[in-house]
Amino acid sequence: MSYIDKIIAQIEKKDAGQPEFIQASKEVLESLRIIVDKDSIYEKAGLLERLIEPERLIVFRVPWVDDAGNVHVNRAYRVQYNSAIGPYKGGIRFHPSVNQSIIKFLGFEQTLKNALTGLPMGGGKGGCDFDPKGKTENEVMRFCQSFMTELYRHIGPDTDVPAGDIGVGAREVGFMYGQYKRIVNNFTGVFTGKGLTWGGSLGRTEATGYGLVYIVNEYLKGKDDGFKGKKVVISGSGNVAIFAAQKAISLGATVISMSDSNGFIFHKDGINLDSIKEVKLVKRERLTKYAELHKDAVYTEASKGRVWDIACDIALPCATQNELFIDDAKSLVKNGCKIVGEGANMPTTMDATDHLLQNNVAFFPGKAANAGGVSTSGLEMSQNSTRISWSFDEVDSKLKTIMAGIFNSIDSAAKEYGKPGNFVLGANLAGFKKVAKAMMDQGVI
Ligand code: NDP
Ligand code: 2IT
Repeated sequence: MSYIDKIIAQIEKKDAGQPEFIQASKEVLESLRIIVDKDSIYEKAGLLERLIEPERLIVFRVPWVDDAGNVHVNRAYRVQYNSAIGPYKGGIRFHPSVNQSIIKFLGFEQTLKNALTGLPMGGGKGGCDFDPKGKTENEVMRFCQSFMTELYRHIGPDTDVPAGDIGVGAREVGFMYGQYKRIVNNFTGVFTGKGLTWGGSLGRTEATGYGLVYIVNEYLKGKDDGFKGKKVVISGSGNVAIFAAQKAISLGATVISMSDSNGFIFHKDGINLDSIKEVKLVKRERLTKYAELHKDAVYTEASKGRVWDIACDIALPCATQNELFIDDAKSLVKNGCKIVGEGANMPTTMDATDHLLQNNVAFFPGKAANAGGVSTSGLEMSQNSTRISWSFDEVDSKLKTIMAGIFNSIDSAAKEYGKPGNFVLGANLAGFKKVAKAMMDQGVI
Protein backbone atom coordinates (compact mmCIF):
# COMPACT_ATOMS: atom_id res chain seq x y z
CA MET A 1 0.00 0.00 0.00
CA SER A 2 1.40 3.41 -0.90
CA TYR A 3 2.03 6.02 1.79
CA ILE A 4 -0.89 8.13 0.54
CA ASP A 5 -3.28 5.16 0.54
CA LYS A 6 -2.19 4.34 4.08
CA ILE A 7 -2.98 7.87 5.22
CA ILE A 8 -6.35 7.89 3.44
CA ALA A 9 -7.25 4.58 5.10
CA GLN A 10 -6.18 5.98 8.46
CA ILE A 11 -8.36 9.08 8.06
CA GLU A 12 -11.35 7.03 6.95
CA LYS A 13 -10.98 4.89 10.07
CA LYS A 14 -9.97 7.44 12.69
CA ASP A 15 -12.17 10.26 11.43
CA ALA A 16 -15.15 8.24 10.27
CA GLY A 17 -18.18 10.40 10.88
CA GLN A 18 -16.37 13.52 9.64
CA PRO A 19 -17.44 13.55 5.98
CA GLU A 20 -16.37 17.09 5.12
CA PHE A 21 -12.94 16.56 6.65
CA ILE A 22 -12.49 13.27 4.79
CA GLN A 23 -13.59 14.93 1.54
CA ALA A 24 -11.18 17.88 1.87
CA SER A 25 -8.19 15.85 3.01
CA LYS A 26 -8.71 13.13 0.39
CA GLU A 27 -8.84 15.67 -2.42
CA VAL A 28 -5.52 17.11 -1.31
CA LEU A 29 -3.88 13.73 -0.66
CA GLU A 30 -4.88 12.46 -4.12
CA SER A 31 -3.07 15.46 -5.64
CA LEU A 32 0.07 14.79 -3.60
CA ARG A 33 0.75 11.33 -5.05
CA ILE A 34 2.83 12.91 -7.76
CA ILE A 35 5.32 14.23 -5.15
CA VAL A 36 4.98 11.99 -2.12
CA ASP A 37 4.96 8.57 -3.79
CA LYS A 38 8.27 9.43 -5.48
CA ASP A 39 10.22 10.46 -2.39
CA SER A 40 10.46 8.44 0.79
CA ILE A 41 11.62 11.41 2.89
CA TYR A 42 8.01 12.36 3.57
CA GLU A 43 7.09 8.94 4.92
CA LYS A 44 10.29 8.76 6.99
CA ALA A 45 9.42 12.11 8.55
CA GLY A 46 5.80 11.10 9.20
CA LEU A 47 4.98 14.28 7.36
CA LEU A 48 1.46 13.43 6.22
CA GLU A 49 0.36 12.04 9.59
CA ARG A 50 1.48 15.35 11.12
CA LEU A 51 -0.02 17.50 8.34
CA ILE A 52 -3.50 16.02 8.62
CA GLU A 53 -3.61 15.97 12.43
CA PRO A 54 -4.39 19.42 13.88
CA GLU A 55 -1.82 20.71 16.34
CA ARG A 56 -4.69 21.45 18.71
CA LEU A 57 -8.50 21.33 18.73
CA ILE A 58 -10.28 23.30 21.41
CA VAL A 59 -13.95 22.53 22.12
CA PHE A 60 -15.89 24.64 24.60
CA ARG A 61 -19.38 25.49 25.70
CA VAL A 62 -20.93 28.90 25.24
CA PRO A 63 -23.72 29.61 27.70
CA TRP A 64 -25.83 32.72 27.13
CA VAL A 65 -29.19 34.18 28.11
CA ASP A 66 -31.77 35.35 25.56
CA ASP A 67 -33.91 38.47 25.92
CA ALA A 68 -36.71 36.48 27.54
CA GLY A 69 -34.35 35.14 30.22
CA ASN A 70 -33.96 31.60 28.82
CA VAL A 71 -30.55 29.96 29.11
CA HIS A 72 -28.95 28.48 25.97
CA VAL A 73 -25.76 26.46 25.57
CA ASN A 74 -23.94 26.25 22.24
CA ARG A 75 -20.89 24.20 21.30
CA ALA A 76 -17.87 26.06 19.95
CA TYR A 77 -14.55 25.06 18.39
CA ARG A 78 -11.19 26.51 17.51
CA VAL A 79 -8.85 24.34 15.52
CA GLN A 80 -5.21 25.45 15.58
CA TYR A 81 -4.21 23.38 12.62
CA ASN A 82 -0.70 24.18 11.60
CA SER A 83 1.79 26.83 12.70
CA ALA A 84 4.74 25.84 10.47
CA ILE A 85 4.78 29.11 8.53
CA GLY A 86 3.23 31.58 10.97
CA PRO A 87 0.67 32.12 13.73
CA TYR A 88 -2.63 30.25 13.28
CA LYS A 89 -4.90 32.38 11.11
CA GLY A 90 -8.46 31.83 9.96
CA GLY A 91 -12.05 32.88 10.39
CA ILE A 92 -14.86 32.08 12.80
CA ARG A 93 -18.18 30.73 11.55
CA PHE A 94 -21.54 30.99 13.31
CA HIS A 95 -24.02 28.62 11.68
CA PRO A 96 -26.24 25.83 13.08
CA SER A 97 -24.43 23.28 10.88
CA VAL A 98 -21.03 23.89 12.53
CA ASN A 99 -19.45 20.70 13.92
CA GLN A 100 -15.99 19.19 14.31
CA SER A 101 -15.88 17.86 10.75
CA ILE A 102 -16.65 21.24 9.21
CA ILE A 103 -14.20 23.12 11.42
CA LYS A 104 -11.44 20.60 10.68
CA PHE A 105 -11.98 20.68 6.91
CA LEU A 106 -11.92 24.46 7.00
CA GLY A 107 -8.74 24.52 9.12
CA PHE A 108 -7.00 22.06 6.83
CA GLU A 109 -7.93 24.05 3.71
CA GLN A 110 -6.85 27.25 5.44
CA THR A 111 -3.37 25.85 6.12
CA LEU A 112 -2.69 25.34 2.41
CA LYS A 113 -4.56 28.50 1.38
CA ASN A 114 -2.52 30.68 3.70
CA ALA A 115 0.67 29.12 2.32
CA LEU A 116 -0.41 30.13 -1.20
CA THR A 117 -0.75 33.80 -0.21
CA GLY A 118 3.00 34.09 0.31
CA LEU A 119 2.41 35.73 3.71
CA PRO A 120 3.61 34.22 7.02
CA MET A 121 0.34 32.77 8.31
CA GLY A 122 -0.38 29.29 9.66
CA GLY A 123 -3.81 27.68 9.48
CA GLY A 124 -6.68 27.86 11.95
CA LYS A 125 -10.46 28.05 11.99
CA GLY A 126 -13.21 28.38 14.56
CA GLY A 127 -16.92 28.43 14.91
CA CYS A 128 -20.04 27.64 16.80
CA ASP A 129 -23.42 26.04 16.11
CA PHE A 130 -25.08 29.31 17.13
CA ASP A 131 -27.54 30.73 14.58
CA PRO A 132 -27.43 34.54 14.46
CA LYS A 133 -30.58 34.61 12.27
CA GLY A 134 -33.57 35.98 14.11
CA LYS A 135 -31.57 36.98 17.19
CA THR A 136 -31.71 40.51 18.53
CA GLU A 137 -28.62 42.71 18.58
CA ASN A 138 -28.37 42.29 22.36
CA GLU A 139 -28.59 38.51 22.10
CA VAL A 140 -25.83 38.45 19.48
CA MET A 141 -23.70 40.69 21.70
CA ARG A 142 -24.17 38.55 24.81
CA PHE A 143 -23.43 35.42 22.81
CA CYS A 144 -20.23 36.92 21.33
CA GLN A 145 -19.09 38.07 24.77
CA SER A 146 -19.62 34.63 26.26
CA PHE A 147 -17.83 33.00 23.29
CA MET A 148 -14.82 35.27 23.75
CA THR A 149 -14.76 34.80 27.53
CA GLU A 150 -13.42 31.33 26.79
CA LEU A 151 -11.64 31.83 23.46
CA TYR A 152 -9.48 34.76 24.63
CA ARG A 153 -7.06 32.48 26.53
CA HIS A 154 -6.21 30.56 23.35
CA ILE A 155 -5.54 33.44 20.93
CA GLY A 156 -3.14 36.37 20.60
CA PRO A 157 -1.61 38.59 17.92
CA ASP A 158 1.41 36.27 17.57
CA THR A 159 -0.43 33.04 18.45
CA ASP A 160 -3.76 32.82 16.68
CA VAL A 161 -5.61 35.60 14.87
CA PRO A 162 -9.29 34.95 14.06
CA ALA A 163 -11.49 36.82 11.55
CA GLY A 164 -15.01 36.50 10.08
CA ASP A 165 -16.67 33.77 8.03
CA ILE A 166 -20.31 32.71 7.54
CA GLY A 167 -22.49 34.49 10.10
CA VAL A 168 -19.58 36.55 11.41
CA GLY A 169 -19.22 40.03 9.96
CA ALA A 170 -18.17 43.44 11.26
CA ARG A 171 -20.84 43.43 13.98
CA GLU A 172 -19.79 40.11 15.51
CA VAL A 173 -16.06 40.85 15.16
CA GLY A 174 -16.72 44.11 17.05
CA PHE A 175 -18.47 42.38 19.93
CA MET A 176 -15.80 39.67 20.17
CA TYR A 177 -12.88 42.08 19.92
CA GLY A 178 -14.43 44.38 22.54
CA GLN A 179 -14.70 41.53 25.02
CA TYR A 180 -11.15 40.31 24.28
CA LYS A 181 -9.74 43.79 24.92
CA ARG A 182 -11.73 44.14 28.11
CA ILE A 183 -10.38 40.84 29.49
CA VAL A 184 -6.71 41.15 28.54
CA ASN A 185 -6.48 44.95 28.82
CA ASN A 186 -4.44 45.07 25.64
CA PHE A 187 -5.22 46.80 22.31
CA THR A 188 -3.60 44.46 19.81
CA GLY A 189 -4.21 43.13 16.33
CA VAL A 190 -5.68 39.88 17.62
CA PHE A 191 -8.55 39.91 15.11
CA THR A 192 -8.80 40.94 11.49
CA GLY A 193 -11.83 42.37 9.76
CA LYS A 194 -11.98 44.97 12.52
CA GLY A 195 -13.86 48.27 12.13
CA LEU A 196 -12.03 51.05 10.33
CA THR A 197 -11.90 53.30 13.42
CA TRP A 198 -10.29 50.59 15.61
CA GLY A 199 -7.52 48.99 13.61
CA GLY A 200 -9.33 47.45 10.65
CA SER A 201 -7.81 47.62 7.18
CA LEU A 202 -9.43 49.45 4.33
CA GLY A 203 -10.35 46.92 1.68
CA ARG A 204 -10.72 43.90 3.99
CA THR A 205 -14.53 43.86 3.63
CA GLU A 206 -14.26 43.72 -0.15
CA ALA A 207 -11.14 41.55 -0.33
CA THR A 208 -12.46 38.01 -0.73
CA GLY A 209 -14.92 38.85 -3.51
CA TYR A 210 -12.52 41.25 -5.23
CA GLY A 211 -9.69 38.72 -4.99
CA LEU A 212 -11.87 36.05 -6.58
CA VAL A 213 -12.57 38.27 -9.56
CA TYR A 214 -8.90 39.33 -9.76
CA ILE A 215 -7.64 35.75 -10.04
CA VAL A 216 -10.21 34.85 -12.71
CA ASN A 217 -9.36 38.07 -14.52
CA GLU A 218 -5.66 37.20 -14.41
CA TYR A 219 -6.49 33.97 -16.23
CA LEU A 220 -8.70 35.79 -18.75
CA LYS A 221 -5.98 38.38 -19.41
CA GLY A 222 -3.71 35.53 -20.53
CA LYS A 223 -6.33 34.78 -23.18
CA ASP A 224 -6.69 38.45 -24.20
CA ASP A 225 -10.09 38.42 -22.63
CA GLY A 226 -11.77 39.94 -19.57
CA PHE A 227 -15.04 40.20 -17.65
CA LYS A 228 -16.53 42.68 -20.13
CA GLY A 229 -19.74 41.32 -21.62
CA LYS A 230 -19.66 38.10 -19.57
CA LYS A 231 -22.77 36.72 -17.88
CA VAL A 232 -22.02 35.76 -14.29
CA VAL A 233 -24.03 33.60 -11.90
CA ILE A 234 -23.19 33.87 -8.20
CA SER A 235 -24.50 31.78 -5.33
CA GLY A 236 -24.88 33.35 -1.91
CA SER A 237 -25.59 36.98 -1.13
CA GLY A 238 -23.28 37.52 1.82
CA ASN A 239 -19.92 39.20 2.15
CA VAL A 240 -18.06 37.20 -0.51
CA ALA A 241 -20.90 37.08 -3.05
CA ILE A 242 -21.73 40.78 -2.85
CA PHE A 243 -18.19 42.03 -3.37
CA ALA A 244 -17.48 39.49 -6.11
CA ALA A 245 -20.58 40.86 -7.85
CA GLN A 246 -19.42 44.44 -7.29
CA LYS A 247 -16.01 43.86 -8.87
CA ALA A 248 -17.37 41.76 -11.74
CA ILE A 249 -19.90 44.48 -12.57
CA SER A 250 -17.23 47.19 -12.38
CA LEU A 251 -15.21 45.24 -14.96
CA GLY A 252 -18.18 45.18 -17.34
CA ALA A 253 -19.84 41.85 -16.55
CA THR A 254 -23.57 41.33 -16.00
CA VAL A 255 -24.41 39.46 -12.80
CA ILE A 256 -27.71 37.78 -13.57
CA SER A 257 -28.30 35.74 -10.44
CA MET A 258 -27.64 35.54 -6.70
CA SER A 259 -29.04 33.28 -3.98
CA ASP A 260 -29.53 32.69 -0.27
CA SER A 261 -30.36 29.48 1.56
CA ASN A 262 -34.07 29.84 0.72
CA GLY A 263 -33.84 30.46 -3.03
CA PHE A 264 -32.37 32.45 -5.90
CA ILE A 265 -33.20 35.41 -8.08
CA PHE A 266 -32.75 35.60 -11.84
CA HIS A 267 -32.55 39.16 -13.10
CA LYS A 268 -31.96 38.96 -16.81
CA ASP A 269 -30.63 42.48 -17.38
CA GLY A 270 -28.40 42.40 -14.31
CA ILE A 271 -29.04 42.53 -10.59
CA ASN A 272 -29.24 45.87 -8.82
CA LEU A 273 -26.38 45.60 -6.34
CA ASP A 274 -27.39 48.62 -4.22
CA SER A 275 -30.69 46.94 -3.67
CA ILE A 276 -29.07 43.60 -2.75
CA LYS A 277 -26.81 45.40 -0.27
CA GLU A 278 -29.77 47.20 1.32
CA VAL A 279 -31.75 43.94 1.64
CA LYS A 280 -28.90 41.71 2.83
CA LEU A 281 -26.33 43.89 4.59
CA VAL A 282 -28.49 46.66 6.07
CA LYS A 283 -31.92 45.11 6.68
CA ARG A 284 -30.71 41.47 7.01
CA GLU A 285 -33.75 40.27 5.07
CA ARG A 286 -34.38 37.36 2.68
CA LEU A 287 -33.92 37.59 -1.11
CA THR A 288 -37.70 37.38 -1.56
CA LYS A 289 -37.64 41.03 -0.52
CA TYR A 290 -35.46 41.84 -3.56
CA ALA A 291 -37.99 40.15 -5.83
CA GLU A 292 -40.75 42.27 -4.27
CA LEU A 293 -38.75 45.42 -5.05
CA HIS A 294 -37.87 44.39 -8.62
CA LYS A 295 -40.87 43.04 -10.47
CA ASP A 296 -38.76 41.94 -13.47
CA ALA A 297 -36.62 39.67 -11.28
CA VAL A 298 -37.75 36.05 -11.04
CA TYR A 299 -37.47 34.35 -7.64
CA THR A 300 -37.26 30.54 -7.38
CA GLU A 301 -37.40 28.66 -4.11
CA ALA A 302 -34.40 26.41 -3.41
CA SER A 303 -36.63 23.33 -3.40
CA LYS A 304 -37.91 24.14 -6.91
CA GLY A 305 -34.78 24.89 -8.90
CA ARG A 306 -31.01 25.27 -9.05
CA VAL A 307 -29.11 28.49 -9.56
CA TRP A 308 -26.61 26.47 -11.65
CA ASP A 309 -29.28 25.79 -14.29
CA ILE A 310 -29.09 29.42 -15.43
CA ALA A 311 -26.95 29.74 -18.57
CA CYS A 312 -23.79 31.77 -17.89
CA ASP A 313 -20.17 32.25 -18.94
CA ILE A 314 -18.78 32.32 -15.41
CA ALA A 315 -20.14 30.67 -12.25
CA LEU A 316 -18.94 31.80 -8.82
CA PRO A 317 -20.16 29.61 -5.93
CA CYS A 318 -19.88 31.94 -2.91
CA ALA A 319 -22.24 30.48 -0.29
CA THR A 320 -21.05 27.33 1.47
CA GLN A 321 -19.50 23.85 1.20
CA ASN A 322 -21.08 21.21 -1.05
CA GLU A 323 -23.49 23.44 -2.93
CA LEU A 324 -22.47 22.50 -6.48
CA PHE A 325 -23.07 18.83 -7.28
CA ILE A 326 -22.46 16.62 -10.31
CA ASP A 327 -25.84 17.41 -11.92
CA ASP A 328 -25.14 21.11 -11.47
CA ALA A 329 -21.73 20.69 -13.11
CA LYS A 330 -23.37 18.88 -16.04
CA SER A 331 -25.89 21.66 -16.39
CA LEU A 332 -23.19 24.35 -16.34
CA VAL A 333 -21.16 22.54 -19.02
CA LYS A 334 -24.24 21.93 -21.17
CA ASN A 335 -25.19 25.61 -21.00
CA GLY A 336 -21.73 26.80 -22.06
CA CYS A 337 -20.15 27.89 -18.78
CA LYS A 338 -16.37 28.25 -19.27
CA ILE A 339 -15.11 29.24 -15.82
CA VAL A 340 -15.96 28.26 -12.25
CA GLY A 341 -14.28 30.17 -9.41
CA GLU A 342 -14.86 29.10 -5.82
CA GLY A 343 -15.49 32.06 -3.53
CA ALA A 344 -16.71 29.67 -0.84
CA ASN A 345 -14.65 26.91 0.77
CA MET A 346 -15.19 23.54 -0.98
CA PRO A 347 -18.54 24.45 -2.59
CA THR A 348 -17.97 21.92 -5.39
CA THR A 349 -18.10 18.19 -4.73
CA MET A 350 -15.21 16.06 -6.03
CA ASP A 351 -17.18 14.38 -8.82
CA ALA A 352 -18.53 17.75 -9.94
CA THR A 353 -14.99 19.17 -9.97
CA ASP A 354 -13.79 16.24 -12.07
CA HIS A 355 -16.63 16.73 -14.55
CA LEU A 356 -15.78 20.41 -14.95
CA LEU A 357 -12.07 19.68 -15.43
CA GLN A 358 -12.79 16.91 -17.94
CA ASN A 359 -14.91 19.33 -19.93
CA ASN A 360 -12.22 22.01 -20.05
CA VAL A 361 -13.91 24.41 -17.70
CA ALA A 362 -11.24 26.58 -16.05
CA PHE A 363 -11.76 25.68 -12.41
CA PHE A 364 -10.33 27.80 -9.58
CA PRO A 365 -10.40 25.97 -6.23
CA GLY A 366 -11.31 27.93 -3.11
CA LYS A 367 -7.93 27.64 -1.46
CA ALA A 368 -6.52 29.77 -4.27
CA ALA A 369 -9.55 31.71 -5.48
CA ASN A 370 -10.88 32.96 -2.14
CA ALA A 371 -7.45 33.62 -0.62
CA GLY A 372 -7.84 37.37 -1.13
CA GLY A 373 -9.72 37.63 2.17
CA VAL A 374 -7.07 36.09 4.35
CA SER A 375 -4.34 37.84 2.34
CA THR A 376 -5.85 41.19 3.22
CA SER A 377 -6.17 39.97 6.81
CA GLY A 378 -2.40 39.43 6.62
CA LEU A 379 -2.07 43.02 5.39
CA GLU A 380 -4.24 44.16 8.31
CA MET A 381 -1.87 42.34 10.71
CA SER A 382 1.12 44.12 9.15
CA GLN A 383 -0.57 47.50 9.49
CA ASN A 384 -1.46 46.77 13.13
CA SER A 385 2.10 45.68 13.96
CA THR A 386 3.60 48.81 12.49
CA ARG A 387 0.73 51.05 13.67
CA ILE A 388 0.31 52.46 10.19
CA SER A 389 -2.82 52.51 8.00
CA TRP A 390 -2.58 52.16 4.27
CA SER A 391 -5.01 53.78 1.82
CA PHE A 392 -7.67 51.71 0.07
CA ASP A 393 -5.71 51.91 -3.19
CA GLU A 394 -2.50 50.70 -1.54
CA VAL A 395 -4.27 47.68 -0.03
CA ASP A 396 -6.17 46.95 -3.23
CA SER A 397 -3.04 47.09 -5.34
CA LYS A 398 -1.24 44.71 -2.94
CA LEU A 399 -4.26 42.38 -3.14
CA LYS A 400 -4.08 42.41 -6.95
CA THR A 401 -0.37 41.57 -6.80
CA ILE A 402 -1.01 38.73 -4.34
CA MET A 403 -3.80 37.23 -6.46
CA ALA A 404 -1.64 37.44 -9.59
CA GLY A 405 1.12 35.70 -7.60
CA ILE A 406 -1.26 32.93 -6.55
CA PHE A 407 -2.40 32.49 -10.14
CA ASN A 408 1.20 32.20 -11.29
CA SER A 409 2.13 29.69 -8.61
CA ILE A 410 -0.85 27.36 -9.21
CA ASP A 411 -0.47 27.68 -12.97
CA SER A 412 3.27 26.91 -12.83
CA ALA A 413 2.82 23.99 -10.41
CA ALA A 414 0.15 22.47 -12.69
CA LYS A 415 2.52 22.80 -15.66
CA GLU A 416 5.56 21.55 -13.74
CA TYR A 417 3.75 18.34 -12.81
CA GLY A 418 2.43 17.71 -16.31
CA LYS A 419 -1.18 18.81 -15.84
CA PRO A 420 -1.38 22.29 -17.37
CA GLY A 421 -4.65 24.04 -16.56
CA ASN A 422 -5.44 21.75 -13.61
CA PHE A 423 -5.49 24.42 -10.91
CA VAL A 424 -6.80 21.99 -8.29
CA LEU A 425 -3.60 20.01 -8.59
CA GLY A 426 -1.54 23.19 -8.90
CA ALA A 427 -2.99 24.74 -5.73
CA ASN A 428 -2.68 21.58 -3.67
CA LEU A 429 0.92 20.98 -4.73
CA ALA A 430 2.10 24.58 -4.40
CA GLY A 431 0.49 24.95 -0.95
CA PHE A 432 1.77 21.58 0.25
CA LYS A 433 5.35 22.18 -0.89
CA LYS A 434 5.64 25.34 1.16
CA VAL A 435 4.12 23.92 4.35
CA ALA A 436 6.01 20.62 3.99
CA LYS A 437 9.37 22.40 3.58
CA ALA A 438 8.75 24.47 6.72
CA MET A 439 7.72 21.37 8.67
CA MET A 440 10.77 19.40 7.50
CA ASP A 441 13.08 22.29 8.43
CA GLN A 442 11.63 22.45 11.94
CA GLY A 443 12.07 18.75 12.79
CA VAL A 444 9.55 16.28 14.16
CA ILE A 445 7.30 18.53 16.26
P1 NDP B 1 -21.98 35.32 4.87
O1 NDP B 1 -22.53 34.84 6.15
O2 NDP B 1 -21.73 36.77 4.69
O3 NDP B 1 -22.90 34.85 3.66
C1 NDP B 1 -23.17 33.51 3.43
C2 NDP B 1 -24.12 33.40 2.26
O4 NDP B 1 -24.22 32.03 1.89
C3 NDP B 1 -25.53 33.84 2.59
O5 NDP B 1 -26.15 34.30 1.43
C4 NDP B 1 -26.17 32.55 3.07
O6 NDP B 1 -27.57 32.52 2.93
C5 NDP B 1 -25.53 31.53 2.16
N1 NDP B 1 -25.44 30.25 2.86
C6 NDP B 1 -24.76 29.99 4.00
N2 NDP B 1 -24.93 28.72 4.40
C7 NDP B 1 -25.73 28.18 3.50
C8 NDP B 1 -26.28 26.88 3.35
N3 NDP B 1 -26.04 25.89 4.24
N4 NDP B 1 -27.05 26.67 2.26
C9 NDP B 1 -27.28 27.66 1.38
N5 NDP B 1 -26.81 28.90 1.47
C10 NDP B 1 -26.06 29.16 2.51
O7 NDP B 1 -20.63 34.49 4.66
P2 NDP B 1 -19.40 34.81 3.71
O8 NDP B 1 -19.84 35.49 2.48
O9 NDP B 1 -18.36 35.44 4.54
O10 NDP B 1 -18.87 33.33 3.38
C11 NDP B 1 -19.35 32.60 2.27
C12 NDP B 1 -18.34 31.50 1.91
O11 NDP B 1 -17.08 32.09 1.62
C13 NDP B 1 -18.08 30.48 3.02
O12 NDP B 1 -17.80 29.23 2.43
C14 NDP B 1 -16.80 31.02 3.67
O13 NDP B 1 -16.09 29.99 4.34
C15 NDP B 1 -16.07 31.52 2.45
N6 NDP B 1 -15.02 32.50 2.67
C16 NDP B 1 -15.27 33.66 3.33
C17 NDP B 1 -14.28 34.60 3.48
C18 NDP B 1 -14.52 35.91 4.12
O14 NDP B 1 -13.60 36.73 4.11
N7 NDP B 1 -15.68 36.21 4.64
C19 NDP B 1 -12.91 34.34 3.00
C20 NDP B 1 -12.78 33.13 2.24
C21 NDP B 1 -13.80 32.25 2.12
P3 NDP B 1 -28.50 32.70 4.21
O15 NDP B 1 -28.41 34.14 4.56
O16 NDP B 1 -29.84 32.27 3.78
O17 NDP B 1 -27.92 31.79 5.27
O1 2IT C 1 -11.97 31.14 4.78
C1 2IT C 1 -11.28 32.18 4.93
O2 2IT C 1 -10.21 32.34 4.34
C2 2IT C 1 -11.81 33.23 5.81
N1 2IT C 1 -12.90 33.10 6.33
C3 2IT C 1 -10.99 34.45 6.10
C4 2IT C 1 -9.92 34.15 7.09
C5 2IT C 1 -9.16 35.34 7.61
O3 2IT C 1 -8.41 35.13 8.57
O4 2IT C 1 -9.29 36.44 7.09
